[in-house]
Amino acid sequence: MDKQHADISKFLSYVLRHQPEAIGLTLDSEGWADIKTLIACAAKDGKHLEPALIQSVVETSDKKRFAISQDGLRIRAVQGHSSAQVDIRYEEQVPPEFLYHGTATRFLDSIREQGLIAGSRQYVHLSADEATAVAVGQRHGKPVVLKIKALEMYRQGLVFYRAENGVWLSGSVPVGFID
Ligand code: HQG
Repeated sequence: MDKQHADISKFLSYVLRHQPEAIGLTLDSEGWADIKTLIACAAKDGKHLEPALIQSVVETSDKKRFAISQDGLRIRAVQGHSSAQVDIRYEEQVPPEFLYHGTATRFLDSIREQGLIAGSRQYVHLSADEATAVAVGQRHGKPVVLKIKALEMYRQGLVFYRAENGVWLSGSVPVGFID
């Protein structure tokens, strides 16, 4: 991804996950924004976007962060939201036996006490494989990967979802399920 694409991807993450109101944008409860409206709101904010550029950012996103609706008119972030405007009705999924959470060593004491909490996001994010979890943890410092007894959690009644891009979501992970 070149710098222009990376900048737009960051901007889209900001307005489609966290602060749509910062540019006067409204998202529906499934997280969708009208692309023309998004372009107009961004323009007022001094950010030049074009449909083809947005399309290309969506297609080249390493983590497949965004989706465009079938009719091509709307865009949303597929996970990672903190905005209260959004409450995506993900379908419940049976998780594999283990999922992984990448974090930084400096958070471990707190995690051992409280379990994993969603913090400012709506869900705790879990990865299907350890390599992805390392990359997620690296964003915060010296990475460490926690192995989560996901199927056991599920059997005890905790709910799992999987976003379109393969990221697993759970409301929290109590300490007892961290291997
Ligand atoms: C930590 C990226 C202290 C948690 C990635 C994490 C992911 C605790 C941090 C997505 C804690 C939150 C999400 C506790 C959890 N005490 N720290 N009890 N419980 N934490 O960024 O999972 O590039 O909100 O371990 O690929 O790092 O944005 O979550 O370190 O999928 O598309 O609190 O973001 O995707 O940090 O990453 P974040 P995350 P994008």
